[in-house]
Amino acid sequence: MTNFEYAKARYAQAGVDAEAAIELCRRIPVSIHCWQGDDINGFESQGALTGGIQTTGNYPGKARNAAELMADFEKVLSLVPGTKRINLHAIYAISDTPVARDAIEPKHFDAWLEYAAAHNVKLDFNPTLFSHPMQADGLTLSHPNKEVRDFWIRHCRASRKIAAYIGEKQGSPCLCNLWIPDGLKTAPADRLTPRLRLKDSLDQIYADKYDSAYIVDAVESKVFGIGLESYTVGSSEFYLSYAATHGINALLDNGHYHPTEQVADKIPSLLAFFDKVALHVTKAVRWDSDHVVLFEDEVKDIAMEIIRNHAEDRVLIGLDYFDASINRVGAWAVGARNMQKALLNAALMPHDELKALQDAGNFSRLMAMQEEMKTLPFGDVWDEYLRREGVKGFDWFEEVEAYERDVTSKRV
Ligand code: RNT
Ligand code: ZN
Repeated sequence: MTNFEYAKARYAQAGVDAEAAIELCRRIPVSIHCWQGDDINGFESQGALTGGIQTTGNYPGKARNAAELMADFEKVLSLVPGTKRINLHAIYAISDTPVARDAIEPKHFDAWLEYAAAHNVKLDFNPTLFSHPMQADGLTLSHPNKEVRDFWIRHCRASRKIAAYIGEKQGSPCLCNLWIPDGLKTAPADRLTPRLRLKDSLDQIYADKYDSAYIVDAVESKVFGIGLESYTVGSSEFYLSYAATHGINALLDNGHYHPTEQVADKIPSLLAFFDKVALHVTKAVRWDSDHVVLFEDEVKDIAMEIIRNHAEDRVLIGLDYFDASINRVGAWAVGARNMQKALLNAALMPHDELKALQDAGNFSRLMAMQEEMKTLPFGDVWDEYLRREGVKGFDWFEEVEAYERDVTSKRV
């Protein structure tokens, strides 16, 4: 009997079909962010990252251009099981001549479409409203100056056009997620007017109508940004209200809430009202620090809410972390593998039985079963999932070390 056969029998005892769990995980798309590869630098310039987000660390070997980023991403894709997507930012436009943010066009992403097709993945997209002189004072779509707002409105409209183009070309809707840094460092004198300006900007951005088969729109809230600690224009209440009243979706980044708030619990709340819920899965250490996703309770709980509500087609899973202090390819793959682990862990639960215990008020047995599930041989099912996907198991990091030796360490 192999380890997997033994594990399968143990799970069957608990009423779980391990084969079905593997099959389910295999088809759930996880959108892997391109920006872990180059500390969100993008291809525009080598300017500083601004807008309340920060990468820390200076590990050698980061991707310096599109060819290097694509090569590194290819390595990552080979180390992660399941259905993958690639999440792009507008600053990853590919052009021979510099192109302004408000002048980007679909053609600047054709090379990414080709890359995606060659690697059998789909693309998602984000306008980039940070790391740019037009938001130097911390404001973009809510800026008091109409010229500034108009610049960013043009950028967002161009971005949605690109996302819809990508969605049409790839035959799968492209998630277009809007996050803005807008906020203030010190106590504001007016919390309403900037929000009304943001609302008006969004109305102009979403006035362009596209087929929902091509684009899914989402807005991402935040609690605070570094250097913008006292006020965030795009708060949770603001964007949830906007999304609910304008037929678009909310994106939940689990680094963007107060430390005791649970994004896992927000997912079913939104599923009661929205067709889709988008996620940025990250690990926040004390603040929105965007550490690499680990296989731990917060992420397990997020995956649990997706799987037990049969919401795998409605929750758009994306990753969002950027650690520059360790090998970037390794960091990328650790986080993406952990998201997969969390999904598999959630798929290996007897959800119907557990729900029935809850409804029957049998909380003693429910607690006992939930605890027993924690020590079943999950690792053996995980290894089997990797084996079937042709992805290396326990010693996979050797691949990263070899790639570092042969490729990234040569970048000076
Ligand atoms: C910032 C947001 C946002 C970015 C990326 C690069 O706080 O989380 O999603 O991290 O878009
Ligand atoms: Zn995010």
